[in-house]
Amino acid sequence: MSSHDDPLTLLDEKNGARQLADRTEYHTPAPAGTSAMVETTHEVRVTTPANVCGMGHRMKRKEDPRFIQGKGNYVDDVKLPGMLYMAIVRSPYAHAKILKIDSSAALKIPGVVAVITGEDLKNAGNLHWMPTLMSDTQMVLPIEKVVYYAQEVCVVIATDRYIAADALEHIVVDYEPLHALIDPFEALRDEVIVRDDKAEKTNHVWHWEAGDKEQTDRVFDEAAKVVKQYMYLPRIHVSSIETCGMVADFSKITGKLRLYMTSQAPHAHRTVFALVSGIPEQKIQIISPDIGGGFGGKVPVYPGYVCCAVASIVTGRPVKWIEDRSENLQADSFARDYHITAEMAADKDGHITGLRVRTVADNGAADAAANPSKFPAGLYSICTGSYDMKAAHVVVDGVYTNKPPGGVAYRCSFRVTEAVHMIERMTDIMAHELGEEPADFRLKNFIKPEQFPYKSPTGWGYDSGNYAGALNLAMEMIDYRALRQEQLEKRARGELMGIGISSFTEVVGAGPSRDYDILGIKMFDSAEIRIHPTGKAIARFGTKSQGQGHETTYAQIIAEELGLPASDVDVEEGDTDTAPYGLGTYASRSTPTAGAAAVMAARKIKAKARKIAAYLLEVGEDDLEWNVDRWQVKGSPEQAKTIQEIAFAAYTNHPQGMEAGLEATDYYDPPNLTFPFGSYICVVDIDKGTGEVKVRRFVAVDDCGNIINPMVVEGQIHGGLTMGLAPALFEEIVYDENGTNLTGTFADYLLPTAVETPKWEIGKTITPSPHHPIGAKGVGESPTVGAPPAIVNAVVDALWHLGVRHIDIPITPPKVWKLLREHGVTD
Ligand code: MCN
Ligand code: CUM
Repeated sequence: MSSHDDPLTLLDEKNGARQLADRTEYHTPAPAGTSAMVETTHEVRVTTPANVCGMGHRMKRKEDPRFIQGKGNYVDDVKLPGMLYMAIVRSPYAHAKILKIDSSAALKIPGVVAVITGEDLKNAGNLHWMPTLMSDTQMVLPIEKVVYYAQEVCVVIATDRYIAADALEHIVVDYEPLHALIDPFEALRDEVIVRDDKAEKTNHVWHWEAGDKEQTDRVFDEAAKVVKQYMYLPRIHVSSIETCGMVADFSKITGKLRLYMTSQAPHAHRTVFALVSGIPEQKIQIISPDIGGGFGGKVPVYPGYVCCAVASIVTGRPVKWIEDRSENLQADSFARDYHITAEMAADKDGHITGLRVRTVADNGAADAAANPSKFPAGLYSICTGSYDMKAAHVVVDGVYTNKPPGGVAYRCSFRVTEAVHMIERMTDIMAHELGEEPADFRLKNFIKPEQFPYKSPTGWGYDSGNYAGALNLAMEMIDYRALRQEQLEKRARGELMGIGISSFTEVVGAGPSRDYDILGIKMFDSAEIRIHPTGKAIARFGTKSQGQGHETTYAQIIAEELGLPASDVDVEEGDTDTAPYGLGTYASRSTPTAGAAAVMAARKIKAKARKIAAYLLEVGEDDLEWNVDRWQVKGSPEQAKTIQEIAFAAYTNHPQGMEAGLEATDYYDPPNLTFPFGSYICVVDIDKGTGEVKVRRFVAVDDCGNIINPMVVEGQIHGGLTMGLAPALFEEIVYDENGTNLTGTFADYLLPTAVETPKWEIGKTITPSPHHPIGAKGVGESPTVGAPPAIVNAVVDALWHLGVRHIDIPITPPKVWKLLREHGVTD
């Protein structure tokens, strides 16, 4: 076989030729002073009374009255006087030369104000290209060719949304179709080049490694057992309630550009807009109101945003752009599209010893993933998961194809979903191959509580964990051993029942400034708390809730620290003119970063409050102790000043020489990431006649350290599990051989409904993070990261005795039906 028949060999040649194989390990060592082993508990800690409602209280979400009454304020609710509307002409080809764009007929339609093309953007100062968050470049509007189906070609601005939409048909674009690259392995042959704008004529974009190759090879040479599996995680797409959109409002008088935008990261977006456009940053205001879900899809900057802002500057009037559902499904950032070949080694006693992974990442037509800069494959190198092994080596190569750019978006923690899928599948395959019981095999191979802080073979420093604790609880909740018995009996009757486990380790909270940045901006986050004279407070953050409940949970953190009732603390996010600078909400980073900043800012306030209390009580600061909501004299608790009394004094009667007011800001640079984890167990029944997989039971035990609001966490887990079920059984973006998206509507792109969603059974353990100021870890993505392999493992478990070793997601009825027939099952 010539090397060109084997894509991975071809990649080795390319990497060799380009000398790209410098191995980089991104260590995140456990910081000094956090080496104590952390105890696991089962009860949520509550220290404040119900009226204060600090951490651990099941406070109802402050944001819900407006959401459930339909009174949310979404981008599409923003209506400004004189507002124009933008619609986008999109490419019917995945790869084609543009010969001509004729907009003359459209411009004659009454109500059409302007048509903006790539040439126009070029003439306006080379705005036809923009940087991606991964420092690649992406076309805003094309001049020479289009590189993916539904790519933005030009935009129409009109006085009414319908006129703008109708005008699209009157714009005539002449194309010359080119061969479309849909398969990244074909793209690697470089016979057709996606990005001929680049100096290097190759579709191979980047190469990345983690771990120790030589050591890993040695471990494999010595292994008693090696298993190998190729798996493909297909492209999927988030489906937020609100699609992406913007209302751009440029004032010619003040020079201010106000952008109402569906943004998960308003400050970072403001900086990018300022750098690209040259508009002074203080003249740009981004307001991200209620954005109806984000799930990662509102992290990237899309061409539509840029065109909308330009349209407002050009016309001098506000311009609104709201994607329709098909545009959203066809052209926005995707997730996954990872081709993984993994090998796992074990010794003669059934201990996992090593992991070797080759991965091809299909980037689409630009590397526009939302990963930290140093991590082209995100945090994928966490892929040794919950298991203690000697060595691992992970290689990822990024490839351009004629598909929309992006990557990462889908509640994924920067590619941890892919890592967890791979390791949990491989662990199950190894257990089955060795004839070991999958739960017992995991319990034997887990990193033990006494090994924390744990240094993984790919360089991660796990902060705390108790993996056996979570799995044992899940097994107890589902009565695991009884289920295995039931399975044996069913199998004897010819029925197909499977039990699957996923014992995942997540990594969230980017991140420590030495390693984590986006376009050079360090990934700290911020909180600013101001207490007014009457003891009521406003707190502002650099993050941006999309439905996670920050208005409630941040208030509870402040209540915990200061004793101010959570109902007296209003939380604001998403306005860059008022909120302190922060990097936004994604990768479950809000609690680990901005949540910690809230604690630190509150503690600064508490320190000042102590000085004021000492002054008011005429005692020394050292004579005071804190009690829930007050500074009191040690041994004489009736002598006390509440936080409300102190707040009033801060404006009316504070010590001479002290600054008035009671407020503080904190920019928190986390010392490490947090490593939440969990164990999920899924039971499936398979219908032999139709191939349908029914999830009969699903038990999820999560551990996210100390819990701020158990009800919010449970809500996150319910939603996240449903988002894990979705790609396991239903969701997939499908292209035909020409690169046309065949799944551009909800009739073709299948989401689970309430009917397909099982009753989630939830349990928890609590293993605090030793370095987070309140011991909390993030949780928003854990269930979506952890659930899919539990479901796949259950399906394969049901079919293993027939000879089935692996099934790629989504596990659709036709796929299973065919597999059953191939393995001799007929009815
Ligand atoms: N929480 C808690 N105790 C903990 C950890 C978290 O009470 N120990 C609470 C937090 O206070 C917060 C919520 O749980 O209200 C989620 O917190 P966290 O895990 O820090 O995650 P983020 O707030 O950073 O949310 C991001 C995460 C991501 S990346 C995606 S994607 C996702 C997700 O959250 N998108 C969502 N959950 C979503 N939920 C809704 N409704 N909509 C989205 O778009
Ligand atoms: Cu990867 S989706 Mo969330 O990180 O916004």
